Amino acid sequence: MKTTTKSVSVSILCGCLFGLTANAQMMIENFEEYASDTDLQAAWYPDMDATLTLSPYVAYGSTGTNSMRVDISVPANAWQTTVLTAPALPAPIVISPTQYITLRIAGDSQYTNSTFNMIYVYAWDGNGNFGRWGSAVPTTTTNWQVFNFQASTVEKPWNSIAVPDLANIVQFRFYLYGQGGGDINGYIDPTNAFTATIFVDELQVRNAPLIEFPAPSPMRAKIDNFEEYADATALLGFYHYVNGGPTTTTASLTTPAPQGTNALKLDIAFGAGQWPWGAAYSAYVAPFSFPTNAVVSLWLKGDPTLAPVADSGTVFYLSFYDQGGNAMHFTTGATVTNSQWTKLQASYNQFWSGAVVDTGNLVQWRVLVEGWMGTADSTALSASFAVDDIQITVPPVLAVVRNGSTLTLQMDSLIPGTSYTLRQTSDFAQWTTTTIQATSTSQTWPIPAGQKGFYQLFYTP
Ligand SMILES: [Ca+2]
Ligand SMILES: [Ca+2]
Repeated sequence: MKTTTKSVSVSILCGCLFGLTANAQMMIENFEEYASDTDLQAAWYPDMDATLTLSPYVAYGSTGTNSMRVDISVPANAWQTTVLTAPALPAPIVISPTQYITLRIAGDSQYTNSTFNMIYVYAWDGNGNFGRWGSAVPTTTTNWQVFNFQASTVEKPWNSIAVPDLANIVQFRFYLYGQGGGDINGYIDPTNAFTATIFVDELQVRNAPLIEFPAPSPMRAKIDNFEEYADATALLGFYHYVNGGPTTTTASLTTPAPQGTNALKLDIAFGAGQWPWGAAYSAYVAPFSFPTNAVVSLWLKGDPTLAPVADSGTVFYLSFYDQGGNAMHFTTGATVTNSQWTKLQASYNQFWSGAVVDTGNLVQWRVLVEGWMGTADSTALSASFAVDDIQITVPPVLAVVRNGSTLTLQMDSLIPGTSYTLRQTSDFAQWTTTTIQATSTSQTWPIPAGQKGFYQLFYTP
């Protein structure tokens, strides 16, 4: 932070350097004002075991070109903590309890070695009191994430006399906890030592949390058709179980199947009592998007064994998860007790969620069957279900557009890599067929001079 420029930005945001008003949104540090690593290192310093440099790695939604890279070494010492000290603010700032302390961070899977993984934003007031907000360094992805801490949730560390006066904040620091207290002798297994590289950017005060997602990933047309697993062992190399209550789930392959040779079979021994459920979760896959005009389809075979106890809690779930673990669900009860294969279709809008889901970057799915709501006296019951050919489809969109004296067929919502069939007729008796290989989501096709009639574009998933 070069104080000259920063002073100007604070004064513009706040009107003056003294008597700052609450509720001003402000950028505390975005690392844009440092010309070199040397400039950065003159302003920010680590107390130990870390090197700070400028990085061009920035979040998709950020406005700048620099972040701060932190190369940190975390030995297996009790309460190993590195403190990164920011320059003092050019003037005290006022933070309303309803505002948010927001930080961009890109984590590192190496933090899974940590015995106490936390990054805290510490804030000091003009009287020397300090407090903090914190969260674990992300470990499931090195993509940028956003932390939003409501200012009122500031906590008082053991060594601060009082929580800081949010109306008089003068300086920030980052505390990077890498190890906890260890065993009774303060011993931490040496294998917990690690080195990591994380990035931070855009420490700011906001009136509302910053919620944004990375650019959407390509669509994943085939979620799973269960043809690629040689046997149940291979299947369980990719799927794992999660059960609600005393329920036990067993997954295997079954044949015949409505698509190909194999389907997923779930044998679920529902436990006694209320709300028993069993589920199979996929492994994490490359991020994929669920476009808003897409439809998910799958085949489901239920089990009439559940019919006598079926109630509003007898439900099948198909869920998708984003990188933050936020889920969107399609739920249906109707076919859970039907022994026939049934094709289910659900549009984007038929999925529901209790969270804000990054539908452009989903990384996991889950099939789940809940047996019943029941009562405390409900007895255990086993049933078998089968699922096949989970896929996401998008209907292509066709339009005729004029380019000067010629006509062009504009094709949108295509799935790159998919082969489409374009059919044309003028009398619905005779059709001419052209194959269109989609290489992007939008393509054009020149309509031959003089050709009139109707066009149809489709693909077979
Ligand atoms: Ca920046
Ligand atoms: Ca199949």
